[in-house]
Amino acid sequence: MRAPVCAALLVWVLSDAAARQFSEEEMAAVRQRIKSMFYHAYNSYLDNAFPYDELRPLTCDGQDTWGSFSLTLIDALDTLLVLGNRTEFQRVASLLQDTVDFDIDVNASVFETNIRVVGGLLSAHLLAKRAGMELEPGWPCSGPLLRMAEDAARKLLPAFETPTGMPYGTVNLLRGVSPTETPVTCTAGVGTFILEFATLSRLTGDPTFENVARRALTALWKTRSDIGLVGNHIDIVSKKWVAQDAGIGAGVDSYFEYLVKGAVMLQDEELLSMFQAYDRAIQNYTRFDDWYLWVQMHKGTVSMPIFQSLEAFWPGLQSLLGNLDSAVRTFQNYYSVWRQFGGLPEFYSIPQGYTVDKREGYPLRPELIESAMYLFRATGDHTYLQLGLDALESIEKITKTPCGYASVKDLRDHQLDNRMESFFLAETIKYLYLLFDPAHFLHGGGTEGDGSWEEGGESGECVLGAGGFIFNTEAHPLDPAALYCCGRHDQDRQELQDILLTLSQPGSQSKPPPKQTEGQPGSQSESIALKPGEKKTPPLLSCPVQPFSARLSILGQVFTDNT
Ligand code: DMJ
Repeated sequence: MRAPVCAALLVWVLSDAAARQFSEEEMAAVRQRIKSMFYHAYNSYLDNAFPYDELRPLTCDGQDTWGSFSLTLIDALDTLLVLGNRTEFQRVASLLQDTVDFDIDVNASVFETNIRVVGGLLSAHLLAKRAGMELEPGWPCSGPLLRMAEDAARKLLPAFETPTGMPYGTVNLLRGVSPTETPVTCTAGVGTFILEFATLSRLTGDPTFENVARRALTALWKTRSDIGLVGNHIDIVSKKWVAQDAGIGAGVDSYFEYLVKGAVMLQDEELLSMFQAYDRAIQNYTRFDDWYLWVQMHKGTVSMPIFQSLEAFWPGLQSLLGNLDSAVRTFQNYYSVWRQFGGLPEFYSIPQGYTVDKREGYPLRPELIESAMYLFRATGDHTYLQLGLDALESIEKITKTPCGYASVKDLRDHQLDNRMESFFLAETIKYLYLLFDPAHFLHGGGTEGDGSWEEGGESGECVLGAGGFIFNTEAHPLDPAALYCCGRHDQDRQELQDILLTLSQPGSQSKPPPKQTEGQPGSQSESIALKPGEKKTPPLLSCPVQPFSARLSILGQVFTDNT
């Protein structure tokens, strides 16, 4: 009885203590501080590290880490626009087109290249109009940044050519998968493609990307244990689970995130029901006092009673689904760890209430701030702004160097590491800024004429940005409306072509059946080629017209808009 009472008291003390109200002026001042933080790191990267992937903030130079494609610049590009810097966005978008080449003999992580490079280029492409870029006709269904994203993603496709459809973890961008490549991939490395790959397919009209992502998801789903859990690493050829720890953190995290966000973005009920089935097992076997532990995937017995900093995305995901009570309680647990150390250690032992040996670092990760952004959006509770301010202050105090911001090697003595991962500019700063800017267009919810939506498509037929944005796991915003519009456009063009073709064939009187492209949204949409007497079936899930946040967190369910 004692533990729950203490936990309840702690939650009360934390939320009460932190509930001071921030005025609009204070929030604007914090936004300025966040901008300064961004430019300190960004300018230092440009001055000292570009064209390398990352800045080394202690030695003030650069290094290639995840590839050799100026990763920090690609990852930071859309943050420039989030902070309102259109001219620098334009300059960098052109610079990247001129300098980045994916035809390189480099072994790259399929997962990281997808979320950071493909995701970063896709979101930059979708934001190009707001950034004042010159657009080619047909945008958002074509454009140079989209072609770059497609080029990068094509380099990843050989990894998916496996007997199961689950991808290898690493691919050589020039030569494909090495014959000696290990078949062991982490779960997130199999199931974190649907957002970027479906976006690519639906914008370009080439279904290959979405198809491989879906095939991998289906194969992974079939490997879950009898109690409904997945482990941490799987042999993608034999389908055997090599690491059998089940949890929501490292190695698994974004798989669950993509089931939920994929369901929202693609209005796909199957993805949602997969997540819901996992969630039942997760709640049943891994959740204790609103912490999530690691358990053996077949037996459900606890294997590691630890909290990992990567798990801190979970309250944000829960709030997207409308599970606010649970999200708030779990967030408070995680926030108490942040307050204990001034950052989240990679691993935290729940029974001991302390860091875990060799996992005491904080590499400037975004996850707790990301959850704070979603929870503030859903509740308006200023506790989340307080977390944001705490985070800003501890990052400034502990990690700032003359040359940028450095990962913390050990939160107990604030030793630093010579690394600033690209997600610091892509995610940590972006989510922090968005937390303090609730009226930002990326939160959705705008009304006509306030600049939060815009027209696109060849004759302005697409209404973009009106339904809220979905952030990929690297915080790159994707616009579901663009997918719908380009998919629609593609299907219309195909149907028109079929009709014209039939009409041009002598003797042909009957209309051809509407062509349905596998994996394209057109397969759910109404067709212009109805048979006589056939009734128009409204699309089950229509183009979003209101912010997902409001719809999801208030109504607590995804599929409300099928009238
Ligand atoms: C990022 O690259 C992504 O958020 C990924 O999903 C997890 N790891 C880092 C940030 O911590």
